[in-house]
Amino acid sequence: MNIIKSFLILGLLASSFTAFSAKVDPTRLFIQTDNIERLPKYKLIKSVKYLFDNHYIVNTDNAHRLATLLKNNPDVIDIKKNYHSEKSQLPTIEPFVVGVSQTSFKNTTRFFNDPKVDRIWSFESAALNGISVNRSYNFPLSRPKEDIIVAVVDTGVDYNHEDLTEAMWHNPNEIPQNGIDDDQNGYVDDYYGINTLIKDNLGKATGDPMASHSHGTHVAGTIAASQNNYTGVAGIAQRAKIMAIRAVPNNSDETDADVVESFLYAAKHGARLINCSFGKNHNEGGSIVEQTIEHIGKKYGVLVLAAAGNDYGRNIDKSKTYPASFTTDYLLVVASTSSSGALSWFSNVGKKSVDLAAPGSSIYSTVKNNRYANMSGTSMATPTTTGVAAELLSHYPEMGPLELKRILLTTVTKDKRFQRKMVSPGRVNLYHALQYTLENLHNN
Ligand SMILES: [Ca+2]
Ligand SMILES: [Ca+2]
Ligand SMILES: [Ca+2]
Repeated sequence: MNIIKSFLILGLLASSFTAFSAKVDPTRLFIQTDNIERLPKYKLIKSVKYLFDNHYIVNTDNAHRLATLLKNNPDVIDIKKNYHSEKSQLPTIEPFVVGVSQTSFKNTTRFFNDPKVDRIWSFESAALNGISVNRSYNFPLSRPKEDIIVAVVDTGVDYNHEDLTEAMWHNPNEIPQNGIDDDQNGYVDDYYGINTLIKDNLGKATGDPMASHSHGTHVAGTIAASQNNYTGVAGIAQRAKIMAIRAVPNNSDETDADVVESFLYAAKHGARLINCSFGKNHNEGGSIVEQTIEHIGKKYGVLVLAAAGNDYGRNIDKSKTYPASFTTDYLLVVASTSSSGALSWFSNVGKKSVDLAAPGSSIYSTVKNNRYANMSGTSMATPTTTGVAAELLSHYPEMGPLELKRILLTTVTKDKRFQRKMVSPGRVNLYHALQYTLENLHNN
């Protein structure tokens, strides 16, 4: 799968069955050592960046040769090459088709004044196969208290989009576009986030995550497009702030090193949730991405939400995909449902690996250049769940990632058809999650 593979419906069939050979990044190596200072000064090592625990990433001109040199060094515990994901074709935007939900929606009390919000069928009640966004806001359970930073690690975000500008996170200590790393965090002009795909001459990510493709912009809008601004659509969460991180190229062959750097940046700059609408079927890079998820979950209280993938109902307990098949508790994996209430025909499943389901077929949201469109996939189901998680967290900001995950799983709208296909067989529900937390866990 792949970000993009994950929500690409047609055009993918051909590439799915071709032979795969992962491309190795010749410029970076992961190294695990307890004695980085004792490593000899190899000319091949251009720079070393500390990741976490005893993990480092080394920039080099020849990763293969350096790996050979380091292999017998007693101070080096482990060496891993940095692999690209497989390439796949980009998705196409689907035409919007008026569906059943548009007629039913008109019967409910309007909360949103956004002119295109009626096109988002998932805002409907559980009885209409949605996640009860309308119900939550027509009968507010309490006012959200805090902004919640949500990192969208994806193809970048069009931060100038008319319905997203107000929803963007800004690095408070960075002045944009002055060519200076004002907050000295290692990234120049990282005002909206970072772009790990465009490096400076020291091999560091640059600071402009402008969208290269509409995928990340679509994900961002589902979570956080401005509500009640008489413009466009509405995101699920009222007070989510989108940190944009571009780490997925348009051909979707993201590398583990870029994913790790993105996750660490997000956690260190206050993200509580990371939306991860991408993945790959091969995992030559070992467990560094999983270890990073575990690390930021424990140290920074981050929950990572990942797409189950769209390999036509594949069981990812057996036929794995990454990061969705990782077993860390700090990962919540999402399958996709359609407006009929059933699982989307493309959605992967897995009794152990997939946690719950959420609307992902024909989801209407923001795309580049002030436009709006439908897209389909577990890539869309994931931000639907991330939006619910962000709204819940903004009411209960003290909630930890494991408690948050448990509540989302507990409060799904159960569906017998999903049994044995996921941990909590049902569809995420915002109203139930808010109500359950109010009644059971927290004084408001
Ligand atoms: Ca900076
Ligand atoms: Ca600056
Ligand atoms: Ca709006």
